[in-house]
Amino acid sequence: MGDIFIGIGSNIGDPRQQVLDAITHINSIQGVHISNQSSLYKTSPVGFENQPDFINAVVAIKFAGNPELLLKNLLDIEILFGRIRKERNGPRTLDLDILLFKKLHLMKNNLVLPHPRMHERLFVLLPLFEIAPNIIIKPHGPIKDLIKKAPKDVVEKILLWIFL
Ligand code: PH2
Ligand code: MG
Ligand code: MG
Repeated sequence: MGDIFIGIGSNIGDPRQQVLDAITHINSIQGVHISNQSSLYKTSPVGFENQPDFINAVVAIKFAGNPELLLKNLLDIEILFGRIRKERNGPRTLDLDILLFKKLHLMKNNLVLPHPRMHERLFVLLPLFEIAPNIIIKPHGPIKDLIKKAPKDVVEKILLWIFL
């Protein structure tokens, strides 16, 4: 089982395709092995509401390096997908967030672990629960309890039809 979890989100361009392509890119980072991936979820925007719905997913990985190196690689992938940072919580072609890095707690200005808002966001908790139902997010608690407490934002699992 991977012990590092990455949240993926997109709501402009072709979000489904970008999320799928992002997973391929994550898997090709040197030293990364994807061990599990959630379904795709269609989710209502949280924070800044006047923007398109998101596609969200979570992947579990193994990685041989440190969190800063992983973050650098993820930011490079965001740039490759044309990410432009304007307003906070605003629309994006691709957002890749390190949610959990093993048991690490970290507070740096560019990286806080566990991700500081993950415990209250259903668009993160539901895909994470799908692949890690027993995980405990310290100091907040078991994921099952966090899902019960979280604001009831709209998050639906989507079926992915692939036409060959
Ligand atoms: N990301 C945000 C802010 N709001 N809402 C949804 N549904 N999905 C996201 O990935 C998301 C969001 C900031 O990163
Ligand atoms: Mg984010
Ligand atoms: Mg981000």
